Amino acid sequence: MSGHKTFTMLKPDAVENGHIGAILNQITSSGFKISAMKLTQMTQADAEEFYAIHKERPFFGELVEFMTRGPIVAAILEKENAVEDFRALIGATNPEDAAEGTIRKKYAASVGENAVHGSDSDENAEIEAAFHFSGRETF
Ligand code: ABT
Ligand code: MG
Repeated sequence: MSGHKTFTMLKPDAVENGHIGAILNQITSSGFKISAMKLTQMTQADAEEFYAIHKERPFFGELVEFMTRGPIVAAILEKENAVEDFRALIGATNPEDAAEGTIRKKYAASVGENAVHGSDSDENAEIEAAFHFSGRETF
């Protein structure tokens, strides 16, 4: 069974490149409702915790550096089958492999700077949403 919630970040590259509006438009016009949203910046400790699953990987240092270099847009999205449908909307991790029309195909430059995050399970959607938002910021 799939849940109704996923968590996203428009990453520092997407914000730097002026793509916030276009990406949010694609998300909402694809049927996702925004139930929480803010512009924020991750600290090094935040990024190390958020991506702790990757801490032994060779790209971990660059990933943390990238994710902390500027503001991000964090949001909670709601839709039936949200996790799977949102991963389909954003496309493959490496934009070279992403399908035409997906957000990463259109806005991401590389696997290391891939414009947008989407939770990979219902359980992680809950954990990631709670990492970024308090109850009173969530609608
Ligand atoms: P996220 O939505 O950011 O979690 O990406 P996704 O789930 O599609 O891919 P995973 B495997 O979780 O990648 C996490 C971040 O690590 C970056 N990465 C990944 C690399 O830089 N090199 C690699 O070889 C791999 C596999 C991509 C993701 N972050 N960014 N940006
Ligand atoms: Mg991931």
